[in-house]
Parts: sequence; C-alpha cells; structure tokens
Amino acid sequence: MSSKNKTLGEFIIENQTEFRYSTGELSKLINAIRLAAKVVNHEVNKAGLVDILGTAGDTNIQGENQQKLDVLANEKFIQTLKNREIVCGIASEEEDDFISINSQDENHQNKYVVLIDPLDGSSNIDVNVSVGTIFSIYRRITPVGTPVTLDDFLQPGKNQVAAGYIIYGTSTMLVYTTGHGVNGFTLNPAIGTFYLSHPNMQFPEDGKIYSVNEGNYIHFPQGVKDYIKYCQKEEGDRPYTSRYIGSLVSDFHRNMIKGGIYMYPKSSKAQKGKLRLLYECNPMAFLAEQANGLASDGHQRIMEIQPTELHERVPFFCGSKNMVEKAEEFMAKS
Ligand code: AHM
Ligand code: MG
Repeated sequence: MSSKNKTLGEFIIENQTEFRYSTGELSKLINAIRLAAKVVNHEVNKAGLVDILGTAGDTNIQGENQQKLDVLANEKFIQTLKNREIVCGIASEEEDDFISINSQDENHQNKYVVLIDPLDGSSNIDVNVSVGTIFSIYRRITPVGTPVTLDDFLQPGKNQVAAGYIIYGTSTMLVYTTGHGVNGFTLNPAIGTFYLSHPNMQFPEDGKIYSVNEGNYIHFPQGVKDYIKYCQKEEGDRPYTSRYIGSLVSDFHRNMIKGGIYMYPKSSKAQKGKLRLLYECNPMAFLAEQANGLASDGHQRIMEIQPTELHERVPFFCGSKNMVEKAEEFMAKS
C-alpha cells in the first residue's frame, strides 16, 4: 500500500512493535487522542459561526451553556481519555492540579500519564488564525495500581515516550512521534479519517525564517538582541525572513517544513519567558529532535531540564539545527 493511502489507524497498528514497551496500551492512547482531535476540530471549525450560534456564556438552543473553545477542548480531551480508561493521570494547561484517574476495572493497570495544552494560541481563534493542541506522554514512575503523584508528571522531557500536536489550520493535521521519527497525518473532513500525508518529517538543517515577538525586543537579553540583528544583517543568505503567527504549533509546523527558528526568550518583564515546559516546550522539543532539529532554553537542551512545578515556564529556542546553535552561540557570548 502506498504511504499516501495509509490511514493513521493502519499506521498505528503497523508500527506498534516499534514502541519501547509494546502492550498495545500506547496505541490505544494515541487512538483516543485521534478521536478527541476530531471532536475538537469540529468545534474549532464552528468558531466563525459564533455570532450566529452564540458566544461564550450564552445559552444555546438546546439550553446548554456555550463555552469558550479552550475550555471545551480541555473537557473533550479529558473526557475521551477518561472514558477509554487508558491513562492513570492527566495534567492540562487549563487545570491547576493534575487529575488522577482510577480505573473501574481493577485488572486494568494503566501506566501512562498525559500532559496537554488543549488549545494553544487560543487568542487567535476570534480572528480565524490556526490554533493547535499539544500533547506529551510518559510512563508513570510510581508503581501501577497506586494513585499517581506529582512526580509522575515532573519528569524530564527525555523520558517522553510519545508527543505530538494537532494543527487546526487550512487543513487539520495530527503530527506525532514515538521516538522513531515524526509523521504527519491530514484529516479528510468528508469522511473523518486521518491519512499519512507527511511521512518522516525533517527540519532542514538550515533555514531562513526567524519567529519571535519583536514587540518585546527592548526587554530581551543582549544575546537575543544580537542574534536578531544577525538575522537581519545583509550578508550571505541573510537577511532572514521574519514570520510570527503567535501560535506555537503553527510557527513550529511552518518552520519544520521550510526551515527556521522559533524563539520565546526570557525578558526583563518575564524572567522565565512565557511558554510552559511540560506541555508546550517538552513535546515540541521531542518532535524537533526526532525531526533533526534542536530545542534549547538558550544554554541547555530543553529535554534535560528537571521540572519542579507542573506549570513552570522556560525560555524556548527551537528549530533548524544550525539556527538554534547560532542563537546559543550569541547567548553564550553575552
Ligand atoms: P497560550 O498557551 O496562552 O495560548 O500562550 C502560548 C502562545 C504560543 O502559542 C505563542 O507562540 C505565544 O503564546 C505567543 O505569545 P505572545 O503573544 O506573547 O507573542
Ligand atoms: Mg498554551
């Protein structure tokens, strides 16, 4: 069968044996994420009809309360993962604490925890710009059969067994890795099936795009300012092109295909930057490294960082290998 006709369902089954610990549980988990992605995609696509269907806080025709899309996406992902009884814990950007899931089936001892950002870049929804869901999966470190603890979630990114994102863009794609490269699947909305459209995705080693919120320029550390000036300099293949959507998943996705660097540095206003280590940076870092790119906090590999808090923030530099290395060079100099 040509890779173009392969569905995500078929791909998951065919590649099950590649997983580090193959019992079929991780496959079921990815299948649950696939289902939740389709549900959220349906909701995101209705966002433009909000004036007709009602805004958040309104009551709709069925008497249901309309919800903000990020809250709704959070509920859909948590519900789907809970209903299928395939994880023992979930942490989400939308929840202050992690959720411990006790399976009804005593024989079923789930070993995975999932961390999600259910709808990242949600300030873009009102203006019809792409948003995304980010997920990260770990094996628990506490014994199965006992309630999960914070330690199960506070693992360095290098322990991830799978990670990915869904991009709700001009088409909807699910892109993920289980540590054997990165593959992208495009949803055919007519029949609700994801097809393998982007096998073995790779960052070009070099790129010509830099993505950063330059409005914060004066607050950036000197090394970042110097790197931005380097990107803008008329020399060799420079100046580079500046492209910033303000939606991490979309900026990452474009840079992975075309070659580029995404930066959210620390600033004098936000000492640890803005992005969250556990469910934004780590999963993107795992994908980047699996796609021949790099992810750094400016000085060290993102996936080496030992987290201390569920919602902790970290400066983030991610993308084409040579570009991230160059940015690190400038930061080391200053
Ligand atoms: P969010 O989790 O509140 O949506 O914030 C994360 C988003 C990223 O997707 C995006 O790259 C960044 O915040 C944009 O931030 P800014 O508007 O400060 O440039
Ligand atoms: Mg977010």
